[in-house]
Amino acid sequence: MTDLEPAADNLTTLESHILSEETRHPGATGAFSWILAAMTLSAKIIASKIRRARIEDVLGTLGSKNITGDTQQKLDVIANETLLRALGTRAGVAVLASEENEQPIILQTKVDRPYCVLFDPLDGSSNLDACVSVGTIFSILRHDTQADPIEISILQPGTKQIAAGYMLYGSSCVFVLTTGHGVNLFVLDPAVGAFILVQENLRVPESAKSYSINEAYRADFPAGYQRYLDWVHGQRYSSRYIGTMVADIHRILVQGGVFMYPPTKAHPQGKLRLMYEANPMAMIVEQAGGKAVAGTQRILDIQPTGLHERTPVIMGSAAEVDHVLRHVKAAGAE
Ligand code: AHM
Ligand code: MG
Repeated sequence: MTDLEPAADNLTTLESHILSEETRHPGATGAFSWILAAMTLSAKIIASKIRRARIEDVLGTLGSKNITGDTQQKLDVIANETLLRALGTRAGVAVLASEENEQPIILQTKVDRPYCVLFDPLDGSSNLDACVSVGTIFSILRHDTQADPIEISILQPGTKQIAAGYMLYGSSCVFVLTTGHGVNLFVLDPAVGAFILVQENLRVPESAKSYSINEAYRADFPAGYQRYLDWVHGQRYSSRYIGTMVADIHRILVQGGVFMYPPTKAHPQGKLRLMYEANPMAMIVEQAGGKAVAGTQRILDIQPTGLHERTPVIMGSAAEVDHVLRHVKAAGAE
C-alpha cells in the first residue's frame, strides 16, 4: 500500500466515495455529486418519516390513484415531494420524472444541466401499514439537449443509464449504488446521519435455491412460468416473496435467487414500470454479475416508448434466471 491508497478499514461516506470517484474524471463539474447529495438527503428524510409514520398518523391511503392506477398512500406523496424538493434545487438536473407524476418536470433546457433523474419514490408502499420494508429506486440519464420535445430526452434504453440505485428502509437503511463500475453498498449510521460504505463491488451469488414470485397469480401466468413452477417444486427450493420489489431484489443480491413478475391477466405487460423500477434494478443486478430479462429480451435493451410503460421482469442470479428462461423457451416451442 502506498501513502495515497486508502486502508481497507478506512471509514468512507457515500459523499466522499463519490468525490473520490470524480477525481478520476478530470472534466467532471461536480453536478453528479450534487444529485447524489440530494438522494442521500432525501433518503434520510424519508427514512425518518417512515419511522414516525404511525405516530404522525400518515399511514394509510389517500383515497386517490396515481397515473398508472395504483392507490396512493399518504407516504407515497410525502416521499415524492421530498425528492422533488431535494432534486429541484440542484444545478445539474434538467428533467425529473416520478412514478407518481403523469408528466415529467422540466427544470432547465440549458446545456449546463446535463442530467435527467427518474424515480419510484416509495416502492412497495402498500406494505407500510404492516411495518414491512419499502424503498426508493432511482435512475440517472444524461440529458439530450437536442431532444424535441424535451420529454423525449428521458425515453432512452436502460443501457444509457449513467447511474442507478436504491434506498431500502428496512431493519437498517441501506443505499445501493452503481455508476457502471460495480455495485457499492452503504448503510446509514443514524447516530451520525451518514451513509457509510460497508461493501465494495457487491456480487450476486451465481446460484441459490430460492425463487420469488406472487404465486397466487399462477393460473394467470403464461405457460412457461407455470412450467418453471412445476419444475422448481421438485427441486427443494425456498419460496421468498416480500411484495416490495426493492426488498426482494436486495435479498437476492446478498443471498442469491431469482425474482419474477410475469405478465398476468390484470397486467398483460407485467406490473412493474420499466423506467422507474425495472431499468435501475436491472443495471444494479447486471453490475453485480447477475442477469435481468423481460421474458426473452434483456431489460436494458428495451427501447421505451412511454414514460410509464410496464415490463415483465425476471432477474437475479445468472444460473437461476437461466432456469426460468429454459422453461419459458420450452413452453414457447411446445
Ligand atoms: P408500487 O410501486 O405501487 O409499490 O408497486 C410495485 C410493487 C413491487 O414493489 C412489488 O414487487 C409488486 O408491486 C407486488 O405486487 P403484487 O402485490 O401484485 O405481488
Ligand atoms: Mg414501485
